Amino acid sequence: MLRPTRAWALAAPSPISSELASAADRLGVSRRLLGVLAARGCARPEDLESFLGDPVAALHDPSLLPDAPIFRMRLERARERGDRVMVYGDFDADGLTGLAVMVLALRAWGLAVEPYVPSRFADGHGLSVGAVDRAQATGCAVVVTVDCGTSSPDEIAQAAGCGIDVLVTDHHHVPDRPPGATALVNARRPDSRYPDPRLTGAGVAFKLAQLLLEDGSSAGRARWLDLADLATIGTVADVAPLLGENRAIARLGLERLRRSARPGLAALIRVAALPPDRIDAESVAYSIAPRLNAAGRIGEVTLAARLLLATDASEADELAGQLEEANRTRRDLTAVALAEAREVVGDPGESPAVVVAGPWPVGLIGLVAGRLADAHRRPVVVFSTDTEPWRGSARAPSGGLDLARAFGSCERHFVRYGGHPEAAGCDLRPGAVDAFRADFQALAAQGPSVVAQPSLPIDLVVRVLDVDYTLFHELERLEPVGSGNPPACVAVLGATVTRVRPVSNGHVQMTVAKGREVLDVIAFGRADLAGAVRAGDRVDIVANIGSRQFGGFESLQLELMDVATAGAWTAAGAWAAVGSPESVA
Ligand SMILES: [Mn+2]
Repeated sequence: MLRPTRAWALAAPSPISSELASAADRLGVSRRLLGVLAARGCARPEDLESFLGDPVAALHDPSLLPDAPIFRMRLERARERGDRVMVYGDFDADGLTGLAVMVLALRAWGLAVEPYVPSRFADGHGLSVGAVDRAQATGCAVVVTVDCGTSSPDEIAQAAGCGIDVLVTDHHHVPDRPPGATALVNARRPDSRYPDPRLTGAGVAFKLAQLLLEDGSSAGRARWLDLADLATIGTVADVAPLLGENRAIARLGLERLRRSARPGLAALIRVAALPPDRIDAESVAYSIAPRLNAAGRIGEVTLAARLLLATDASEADELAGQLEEANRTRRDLTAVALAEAREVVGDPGESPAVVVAGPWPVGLIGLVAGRLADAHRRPVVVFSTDTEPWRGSARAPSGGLDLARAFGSCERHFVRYGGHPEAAGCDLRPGAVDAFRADFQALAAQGPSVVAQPSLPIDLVVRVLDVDYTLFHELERLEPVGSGNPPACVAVLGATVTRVRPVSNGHVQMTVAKGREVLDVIAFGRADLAGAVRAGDRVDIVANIGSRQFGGFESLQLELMDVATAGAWTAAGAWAAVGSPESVA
């Protein structure tokens, strides 16, 4: 008896109103796909329209962002007076692409702009004292922050003391005491009336580019829409849900990345060996964003910013080559740091959360925390003892402990901190690690921070005979898939295995009978199946449906997520969707 490794969870069918059904007909959406979309929250015709219709129409009015009018007014004054404007970004992919969006937009709007890319080592997170000094020294009357600033009240007050106005544009959690900035453009403000608070730093910058550059002309529209490629990278890199306005940005941006990437991104796409016409959110998440992040992690962050802003193809090629070198170094250093941290953690047993410290590069502790949190399915905080004060990075499984709140409750141990529910960072007060660990573990112990058997959400139940290109193309309309909008998970019930064989790297290949033909199945990292499944077995398979090219042919392939002996999964009336088990050949 082969048991599932995860708890299969079929989405409850959502009621389909007649309005929704006719919107689906208008958009050419099958009933099957409509069921999937409705279960994913497309409950009203306008949701469906925003998901599948013209992405430009799915963008919201940027003037609804909090303080957008003040932002615009202050920059209008800067343009009239000829004030220099410093744009202060962040060293991760969202902050870097957001910086590029803001710099390009403000320049296109006629401002004299000075980009400032903070260093993870010298500046840290948030607006830094060093940058305020630089702004003063270079005669900048205005500082625009991107992807940061909400948690920098002291530095903003310091700037104000020097007569510099700070316009914060950000998407991070707003603390109880917001900074006294000239403008605080952040859709997460408690008083925000903005329809979609899920924008990232680059997303907010993109909306402000729209605010400034949209003039009703098609040329004006192209000037801000063409920045969607950069905003898409920030959105995907920050693991924001690809829903609502983020989905619209990603659809606009991916199209531009495929068709006409700017010189820096075209060079990056070349060194990453990505086929340009097949770039999707996954290529951004696993190939483009890590290369930009690599620069920030090993102290070459200005390289990445110059690449994004490059206008010349040969300069872009040169910079992309250097960035590739940085990415290779980063990968080596990560492997070492991860191995050491694993050894320190050992077996965390019943401990509700893990807190470790070691001499690991500050740029890598977030990656290490993420890997450990995945492995132990509980919150993990990793401190680098490389810096004074110690820098910490935390990750937690979704649905468990809310790190932004937990860090808020641990505030007394920090010099500064900030973050999101699933990722947060801090600078620790000297000597506070034990007291912090005790408080943090106590907080983690209060909630369901150790996530039990993870669930496997299933979108659709079908028979093997239903797995065809019609279904593949229907589900393809979910693209771009990613965070918040995962690839469709399909349960294929009652499949008869015709062959099982182990292939390289611990993967297993199978075929199952489909009428007189067979259907390929690939099980990544499931070497165990080579012994557990035999030809002739009847199984239920949960999989993504892929299409692969091989030897000039294109064929469907089930990418296995989980498998169990047929009939073991009887929950949720699974068979009701396809008829009784007897009717399935
Ligand atoms: Mn961000």
